[in-house]
Amino acid sequence: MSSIEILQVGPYPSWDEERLNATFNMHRYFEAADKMAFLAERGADIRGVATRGELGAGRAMIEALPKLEVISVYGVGYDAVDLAAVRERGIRVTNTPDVLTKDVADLGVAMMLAQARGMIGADRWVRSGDWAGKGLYPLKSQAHGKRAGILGLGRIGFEVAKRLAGFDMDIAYSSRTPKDIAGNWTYIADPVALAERSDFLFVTLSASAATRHIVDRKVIEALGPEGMLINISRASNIDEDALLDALETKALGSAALDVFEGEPKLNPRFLSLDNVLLQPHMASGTVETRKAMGKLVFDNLSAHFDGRPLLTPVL
Ligand code: 8YV
Repeated sequence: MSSIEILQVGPYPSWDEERLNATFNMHRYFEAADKMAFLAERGADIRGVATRGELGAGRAMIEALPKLEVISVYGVGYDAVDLAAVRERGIRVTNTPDVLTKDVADLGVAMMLAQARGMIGADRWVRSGDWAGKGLYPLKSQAHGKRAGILGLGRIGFEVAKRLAGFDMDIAYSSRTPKDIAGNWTYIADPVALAERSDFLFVTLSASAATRHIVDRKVIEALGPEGMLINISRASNIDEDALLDALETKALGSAALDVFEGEPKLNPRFLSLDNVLLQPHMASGTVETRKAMGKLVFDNLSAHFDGRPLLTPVL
């Protein structure tokens, strides 16, 4: 298949790049200084796009690729792919569900614990000599046994809830409809009501135009000065200005975030806050999971160009 031209939107680990390069003719879009000139020069022959969850493929890119047949996303979220543009042309889209679910849930719960128990500050307390100089680290609040809200009980939300059940938490969730689940998790449709009864609110919704800023000022204020917001989904699910205002005024107790508007460049207001834990969009970032994701990206492209059914189609 070395005659098949694929546009590579962002870098992958070396093992994935080697496999893709051995099979397809890859075009490294992310290395081009002038992106539109790169597309104008090479776009005519491109039949596939290999991209990442947060990079997707926008309308301008899709329109510059007249022979495009398939977009393979390294990530479960495909909100950054312009779905209207792909539907107009019947372009297929694949993602990497399931393989990353448990890692993302693990990181969300780890972020909650790290933030609740002040682990980052505690590490600094030891390294700076404050432990020896000032004495005991300030006391923090308990995590186990508290009330957790899961906004979006899909695959990832479900795994988060399962883990929190192990911490004896009182669990409630929002989703479009109540889920048929074992366990005594409470269904609360309204995000404000969910936030009101939560100490920890996890945002685990897949992002779309319909969920944009679903966590708005009202939800954030309902979570309140003792509450913590944990986001392991997409930044667009939260009104980031309202979040920053609430963190600055302490109308919201704290936040733990893996995703940001405009990442990797985030709003500098985040950097001066001491009540937010910042992670570099790494919830799926383990060697094992990223290998499985990279294999799915490759296998979906291969299946498409071999004329076999796609493994994990979105469209
Ligand atoms: C990223 C993600 O794709 O699964 C998703 O939707 O956002 C992530 O897994 C990952 O950071 C690789 O770019």
